[in-house]
Amino acid sequence: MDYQYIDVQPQAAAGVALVRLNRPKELNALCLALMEELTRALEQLDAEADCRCIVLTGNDRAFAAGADIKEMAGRGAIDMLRIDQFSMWERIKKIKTPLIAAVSGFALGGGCELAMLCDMIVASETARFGQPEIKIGVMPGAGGTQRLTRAVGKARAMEMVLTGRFISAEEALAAGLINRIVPVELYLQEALKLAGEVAAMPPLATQLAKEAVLHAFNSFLDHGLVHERKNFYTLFATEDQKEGMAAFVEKRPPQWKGA
Ligand code: DAK
Repeated sequence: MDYQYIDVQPQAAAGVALVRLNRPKELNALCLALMEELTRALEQLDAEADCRCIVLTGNDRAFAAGADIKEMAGRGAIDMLRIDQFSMWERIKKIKTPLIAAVSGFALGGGCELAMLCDMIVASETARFGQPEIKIGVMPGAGGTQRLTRAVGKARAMEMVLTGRFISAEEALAAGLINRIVPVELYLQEALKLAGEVAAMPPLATQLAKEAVLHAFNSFLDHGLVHERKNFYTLFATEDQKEGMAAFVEKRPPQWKGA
């Protein structure tokens, strides 16, 4: 299968597939076409019996710097509703094969949310996690307010979501967001090693165990996600969303109106 924005190695190691986000110039910003390719690739791997674990990675500088702001900047609430990106995120949520994110550099906004949608995170010491959407006039829209809060607790999540502050790999480890930190030259190797351990386990038990762990919070999560989604869409009706995203594109500080 030919992809433009991702690379897929179905057997990077025994039972382990590797999917790499590949839009390096844009810091792997998650444009719709990339998300579409990623969703399709993950579903195909999920359907293959000899794929027991999937590692999702970016490059040393960025796992992903978020949804593509340039693509979103001109959109209004109705455009966002029509495009319905959420359906792709919902499909990724349904992948049964365990997913491990191998994160180096920026994991911001949708990039942080994508890492959190994975079941485990192996980070390089340069990894930075953040939900900076507030700085461009919106808020997290793909689970950030819900999964981050569950992972790092209310106080830290509130600070990250309300100020856009990034946290280091060490802070993320201490907070329980990630599984381990390794030097930058080893993070992918370490994620593949962990994936190999998972891939060696009985596949049905692995899938059911994953489902059961996710169940520990998913029923509350679904309510939270609906609430988050409604608020996220509403923000595309504001002038501050237009201003925040235009300011990013034009490389200038935003002027907030509160409207
Ligand atoms: N979108 C588009 N382009 C981006 C980008 C992004 N998120 N992040 C970086 N780039 C581009 C930059 O514009 C720049 O392009 P050129 O100027 O070279 O053309 C290039 O990547 C390199 O970036 P910088 O020159 O800015 O590099 P620096 O090292 O100086 O800074 C940075 C790196 C990561 C701190 C900075 O690029 C930055 O602040 N990026 C934006 C981070 C951000 O705000 N992320 C959140 C985006 S909003 C949803 C699903 C998901 C979402 C929402 C809804 N649904 C399911 C509905 C998610 C929303 C978001 O993620």
